[in-house]
Amino acid sequence: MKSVAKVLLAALFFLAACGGQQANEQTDPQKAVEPLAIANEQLYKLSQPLALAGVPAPVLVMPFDSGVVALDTAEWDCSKVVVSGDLTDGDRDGIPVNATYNGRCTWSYSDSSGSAEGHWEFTNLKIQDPDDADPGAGVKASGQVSWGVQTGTTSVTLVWNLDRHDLVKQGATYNFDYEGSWTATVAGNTYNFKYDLSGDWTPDNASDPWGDGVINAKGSFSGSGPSCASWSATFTLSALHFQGSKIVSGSGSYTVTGCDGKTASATVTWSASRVCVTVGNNSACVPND
Ligand SMILES: [Ca+2]
Ligand SMILES: [Ca+2]
Repeated sequence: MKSVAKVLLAALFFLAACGGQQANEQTDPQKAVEPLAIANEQLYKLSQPLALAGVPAPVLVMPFDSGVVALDTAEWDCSKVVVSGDLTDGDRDGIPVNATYNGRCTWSYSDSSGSAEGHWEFTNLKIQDPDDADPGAGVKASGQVSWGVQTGTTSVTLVWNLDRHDLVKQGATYNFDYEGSWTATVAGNTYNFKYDLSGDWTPDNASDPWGDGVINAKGSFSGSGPSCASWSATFTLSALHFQGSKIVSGSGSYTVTGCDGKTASATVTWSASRVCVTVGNNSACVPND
């Protein structure tokens, strides 16, 4: 789980954006990436308390910062990125009212060690501002992002369907709902991964919405691969109080079904001083450092 969070963190980057654009125009790919980066920043805000509870928060992996191959963006050919919809950004939070991105970027690279080529594609990737009068109202994202890398010896493709990536403020609480799936093909082997998690976050202090707070969440992950017909995991997080970068109260329950079909369940309870894990009739506690 930690490595997933690190990969996601590596994929995150921040760009400032302001102003509006005319609808339905070909756009500079860097401009298209700005609201996506801001959407990522907002979607990522809950990742720390989720990661502490063993749950990765799927965010959008961005072009130009994929970590797959470090390339200057000038090397990308993105002549066909089109943005359409209502690009108004009244609250100047970088999230347009309702923008849709379609486009394909390609790149190629070669040096003495060999050559590679790849692509990024946005298919109906939609970014929406749930309240364009409130810069703290959150973001809604959906659509498909795919990318691929091909070298002389192997190829990797990844298709990410974002059914729903919503983080929306309602009163003093932020509701979130992340649903989607990945299909990765690596050297001819196909891996599937599906996620569905939702919940709410209520900050302790409304003036510091991403500081300390209480999170409730539930969801599931499932997948399959060449050597695993299926695996799945479900979880419920109840009233986790995230304070000073750790969880100080609340509980979580987890059930995992492995590739062998065997199921295991555990519950975890947090207090300010310790974390206890219960499996069946057995409990073990460690200090909550
Ligand atoms: Ca906005
Ligand atoms: Ca807004």
